[in-house]
Amino acid sequence: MSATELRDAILKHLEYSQGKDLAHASLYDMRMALTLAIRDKVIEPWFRATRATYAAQSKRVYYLSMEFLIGRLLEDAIMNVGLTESAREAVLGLGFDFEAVLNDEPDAALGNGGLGRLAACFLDSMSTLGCPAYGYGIRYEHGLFRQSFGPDGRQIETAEDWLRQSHGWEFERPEAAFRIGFGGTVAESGRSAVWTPESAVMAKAYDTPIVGWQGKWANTLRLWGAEPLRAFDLNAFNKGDFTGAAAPEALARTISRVLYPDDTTAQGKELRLKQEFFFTAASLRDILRRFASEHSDLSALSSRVAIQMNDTHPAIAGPELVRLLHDERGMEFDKAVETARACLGYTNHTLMPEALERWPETLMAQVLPRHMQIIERIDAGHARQYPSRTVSIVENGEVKMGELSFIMANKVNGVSALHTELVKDTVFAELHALHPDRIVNETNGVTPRRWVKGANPGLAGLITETIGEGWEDHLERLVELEPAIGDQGFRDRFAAIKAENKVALANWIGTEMGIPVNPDAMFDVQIKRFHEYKRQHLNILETIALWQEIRANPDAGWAPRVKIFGGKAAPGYVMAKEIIHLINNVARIINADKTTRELLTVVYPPNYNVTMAERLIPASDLSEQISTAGKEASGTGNMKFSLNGALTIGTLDGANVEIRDLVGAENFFLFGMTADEVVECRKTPDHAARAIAQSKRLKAAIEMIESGAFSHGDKAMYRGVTQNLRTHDYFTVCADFDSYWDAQRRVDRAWFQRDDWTRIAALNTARTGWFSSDRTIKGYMADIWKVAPMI
Ligand code: OX2
Repeated sequence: MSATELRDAILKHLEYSQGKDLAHASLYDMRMALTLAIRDKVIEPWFRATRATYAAQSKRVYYLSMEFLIGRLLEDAIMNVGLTESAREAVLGLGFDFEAVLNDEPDAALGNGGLGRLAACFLDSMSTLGCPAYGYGIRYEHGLFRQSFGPDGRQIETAEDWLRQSHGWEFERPEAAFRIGFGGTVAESGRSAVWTPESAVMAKAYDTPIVGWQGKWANTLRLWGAEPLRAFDLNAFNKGDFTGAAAPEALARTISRVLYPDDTTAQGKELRLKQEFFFTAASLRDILRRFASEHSDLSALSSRVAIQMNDTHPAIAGPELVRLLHDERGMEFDKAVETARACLGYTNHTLMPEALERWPETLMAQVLPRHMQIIERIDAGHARQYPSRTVSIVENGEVKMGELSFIMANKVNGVSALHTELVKDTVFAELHALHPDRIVNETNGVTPRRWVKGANPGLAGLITETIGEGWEDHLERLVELEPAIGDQGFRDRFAAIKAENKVALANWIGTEMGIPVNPDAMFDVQIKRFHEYKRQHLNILETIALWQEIRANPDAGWAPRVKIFGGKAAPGYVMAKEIIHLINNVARIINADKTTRELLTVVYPPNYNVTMAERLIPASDLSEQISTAGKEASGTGNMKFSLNGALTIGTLDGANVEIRDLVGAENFFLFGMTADEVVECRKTPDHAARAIAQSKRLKAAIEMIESGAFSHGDKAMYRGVTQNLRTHDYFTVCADFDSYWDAQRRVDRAWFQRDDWTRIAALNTARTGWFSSDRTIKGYMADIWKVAPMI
C-alpha cells in the first residue's frame, strides 16, 4: 500500500468512522483513523487464517492467561504489515506528527510483569509462525495501576483507564456470550450431578486481531468482559431506589473491573477466584462450541484442542472441563479426566511458596461447589492409582492449585533450564517421580519485532545492512554478525547507534524529570517489578557505598554512571514500597551533591511500563539481573537487554545462566552465590550479621541509612529495610554484597576499554538470537501442543 493509498484510507476513516473532517481532527481522531486503516489491512490475513484453519481441520492452541501485557499495538501492527514508511509519510502529509500520533495510544497494561509480557510475546510469535491459536483472557476495565511519586518519594497508585477512549483494535462480539454461574447447590442425578448456581454473570467476547510478522497470519486475542444478566432492576428504580436498581450491574461488572496488581503472591480473595473461573469457564465453553461445530466425537477433543494454562490462574480449567464433559455431555468420569488431561498443559513460572495459589476448601466449596466435588474425586483417583504417593491436591483444608494443575496436565513446563530442574527437585519432586515424563523445559523468549526492530530501529538497520534481510523471524541468524564485529567500522557504527539512543533517553529524562544526565556516562539499568528477591535494595546499597567512595577518593578512576531504576510495587507490599521510597530519597541526596555530579546520578522515572521499557532498553549499557539465585524463574528483560547490546551484571539465576553460556563467561559480569550456596548460607542463622561485620562498605552504607541521611534526620524511617537486612535477610543481600561490589568494579574497568566494551556489546547481540520467542513457541508446538505451523 502506497503512502497515497494509506492517506486516502485514513481520510475515509476520519470522515466515516470518526465523523470529522481533516480541519477539525484532533490527535485522537487521527490516531483512531490510522488505527482503523491499519486494522483493515489486518482483517484480510485474519480471515485467511481462520478459513485455512477450518479448511484443514487443524488442531488449535488456546492460551489461557489471566494477563496479557501488550502495551501499544499500533506501531507494532504497522511494522508487521510493512507500512511504517507509508504511514509516516501519510500522517505527515496530513499535517500530523507521526510520533505524536503513535504516542497518543494508551499502553494496554493488562498484566503485572514478566508473566503477562511473555503471553504478549507469545501471541506475536504464534501469529508469526502460523500457529492457529487463540489467546483468552479478561478485558479489565482498569489495567495495572498508574504509579506516581509523592513529594516525599513514596509510591502513589491511581486507577489506570486505558478504555476511557474507545479502543480502536477490538471487535465486540455480543453473539459470543456465555452465562457463568457461582455458588448454589449440587443435586445428584444418576451417575452425574446437576449444579444450580446461585448467581450468574454474562461473559461477553471482545476480539483483537494479532497480526504476525509480514502480515502472513493473524490470530485472535479474545478477552471476556463481565456483564449483568439483566441490565438493571426497573421495579426498584420505579420505587425510587436508584442505587439498588443499579446494584446487579455494578456487582457483575466488578468481575472484570481490575487487574490484581500483585505479581507474585496469591490473592486470597473471593473476587480473584471468581475472576479465574469467569474467564476460564467462558473460554472452555467457547472452545467446546467451536469443536462441536466441526466434530461430533468428544473423545477426539485432544486431537483438535491444546489448552495451555499460563500459571495456575486458569487451573480450574481441569475440573471445569471434566464437569462440562461428564455432567453436561455424559462422558464417563474417568474418561472425562483422561480427555481433559490430554488437552491441558501447565506452565509454572515461580517456585516461591507464597506465589503458588492455594484456596481454602470452604471458599472453593462455596463459590464452586460442584468443582470442589470433582477436585476431590480427581484427588482420590490419583491416590488410588499411586497408592504410595503422599502428595494430594486437597490438604489441611486447602486446595493446592499447583498440584491440581500438575495432575490435570499432560505436560508441565518450567521457563528456563535452571528453573525446570528446580521444579523437578523441589515443588514437584514427588509428582515428578510419579510422572517422570511430564515435566519439560521451554526457556522463555521475547519477540524480536517489538524488542529489536521496533524499539531499536538504528540497530535493526545496522543488522540488515550487515547480514541482509530476514533476520526478524530467523533470529538465530544474528550469529552472522559475528565476523563483522572484528571490523573497526562496524564497531564504530554499533557504538554510534547506542550513543544516539542514549542521547534520546537523556533528553527524555531531562524533559520528563528535569534531571540533567550525561549521555556519555554508563547507563546502568534495573527495570522490573519491585520485589525483595529481585534485590533493588542490593543495587541501592551499592549506589550509596559507591557515592561514599567517590567522595572520599574522587580521583580513583570511577566510571561515570547513571543508575536508572524503573518498576512498580504491589500496593500491599510494604517492604517493596519502602525500598522505592528509599531509592527516591537516595536519588534526591546524591543528585544534589555537586562534588559527585559528574560521576554519579540516580534516576527513577515513575510509571514504568512496556512503552518505557522500549525507550530504556536500547539506551542501556549495563543490565542489572541481580536476583537471589534460585528465585527468578527466568527473566525476560535480561534477554531484551542482551539483544540490544547491553552487558549483564548478574547472578546464576533463571535464564541468566543460558545468556552467560551463549555470550561467553568472559563477557558476563557474574557475582554472588549459586542457588545451592544460597540454601547452604541460610542454614547459618547469622549469615547477614557476619557479612555486615566483614564488609566495611556494606556496614557504612546501612549505617548511613540508619543515621537519617536520606530521611531528613529521621533515623527510624527505613528501619523495616535495615532491620530486615541485619537480622533475617532471607534474600541474602548482605552475603552477596561484596561479590556484587567487586563485579561492579570489574564493570568500571571494562568501561574504560571502550572499544572492547563495544565488541562485547555487539557479541551480546550476535549470540542471543536464540532468545526469540519464535524459538520458544516452536518448542511448545513440538513438545507440548503437537501442532504444526500453517505457513
Ligand atoms: C514471572 C517470573 O517471575 C519471571 O522470572 C519469568 O520470566 C516470567 O514470569 C515469565 O515466565 N508471576 N510472574 C512470574 O511468575 C509469576 C507467578
